[in-house]
Amino acid sequence: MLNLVLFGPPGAGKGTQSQKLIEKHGLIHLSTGDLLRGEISQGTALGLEAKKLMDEGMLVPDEVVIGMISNKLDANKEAEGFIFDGFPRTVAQAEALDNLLESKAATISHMIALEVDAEELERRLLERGKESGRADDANPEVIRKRIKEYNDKTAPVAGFYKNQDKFKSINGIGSIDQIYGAIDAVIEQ
Ligand code: B4P
Repeated sequence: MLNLVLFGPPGAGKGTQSQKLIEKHGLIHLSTGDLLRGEISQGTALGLEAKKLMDEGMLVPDEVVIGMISNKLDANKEAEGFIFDGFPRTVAQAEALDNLLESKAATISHMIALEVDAEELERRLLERGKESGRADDANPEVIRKRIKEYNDKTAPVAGFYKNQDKFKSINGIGSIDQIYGAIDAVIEQ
């Protein structure tokens, strides 16, 4: 199985690159952001709770996202592999993912980290916010809060995978195809 974690701050290009990777490698794309937005659009209790936090730029509680990922792994038992996009975002989520995969005799192959500076992240997210209708992309203050949440709670997850010798850093600035080429080179190694 090929199991990739795509890692990086909000707006680094995780979702964008995931789309290209699933086309080539036939992996199942699991984006916790997309799953949460699905819950919001269906108006579920989980979605209502998540919306409040997401609109403020905060992370959703670990147990909520871990439960969603666990359900998706169970529903895709025959998959050749997964791209985890925007998950894990805390060390507790990373530990839970290792345990979930271990129970299926699987493991993470690589964590691929997209490196982009804060100024470029803010520019990209505000640009997307003009059309996406996403409340968390429209407001510079919320974007800065998301980047702070990333630095405080998510950045330490890189250390978790460095300790397992699975961490690969990629420059996330450049054309989408250039960045995809660099990611693909890591996978082909
Ligand atoms: P996500 O949906 O994961 O949102 P994101 O970080 O903004 O997405 P991404 O990084 O994939 O955006 P992309 O670069 O593709 O999370 C949203 C919220 O959900 C979080 O704030 C949190 O509240 C909650 N959440 C999700 N997962 C969670 C978890 N595990 N635990 C707790 N809470 C969780 O795109 C950005 C823009 O850049 C696009 O417009 C794109 O076109 C553009 N772009 C991409 N690559 C580019 C390039 N090379 N050059 C120029 N522009 C580029």
